Amino acid sequence: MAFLVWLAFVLGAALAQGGLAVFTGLVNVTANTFNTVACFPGDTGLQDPAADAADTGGDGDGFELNPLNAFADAGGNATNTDGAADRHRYYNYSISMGASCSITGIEVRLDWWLDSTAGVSSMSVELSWDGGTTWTSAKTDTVETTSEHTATLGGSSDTWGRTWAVSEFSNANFRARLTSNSDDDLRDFLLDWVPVTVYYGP
Ligand SMILES: [Ca+2]
Ligand SMILES: [Ca+2]
Ligand SMILES: [Ca+2]
Repeated sequence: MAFLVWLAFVLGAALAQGGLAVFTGLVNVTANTFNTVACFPGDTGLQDPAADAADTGGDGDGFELNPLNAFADAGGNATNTDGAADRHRYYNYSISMGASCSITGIEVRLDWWLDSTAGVSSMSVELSWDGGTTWTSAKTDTVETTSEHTATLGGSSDTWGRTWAVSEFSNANFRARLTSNSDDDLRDFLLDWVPVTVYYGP
């Protein structure tokens, strides 16, 4: 009988709300316990690097001029002069998400340009999940401009050819490595910003 009264009340409330059931409270429940932490779909937003290092390749000094300028949008740029084949790492992105999340995509943004479009030039990015020991295949932006343009490599459903663990985005593990490509040794590569966005879900 009590159940029927309750049912009539709920149905009446639902009708009164134009079909929306209204949650009014729990009866005979003393405790609610959630045993797992859900991962709601989302993304990290654009994360800035906070550390960098020149890598081997080319003349071995990467973005030798003002490399820290690539930590932020605007506010000056990093420069790799006569820079064909130079490589440079950016890291300490402080990427954070729930421990139970699955990685659905990784996006690297490059705000960059050239001193000249003479020759054939491009910029590539590889990612590391183990502090720079192992790298993904490279993705390359082949757009040549002499003023800043924004390239987006990867995306919300592109995991760069592998399955990632959340722990692989720690500052100790995750790295982005940029390579300046050109068949002209005189090309200068200018980089304003290299943020990373990680997309995740349950
Ligand atoms: Ca910019
Ligand atoms: Ca250089
Ligand atoms: Ca900048």
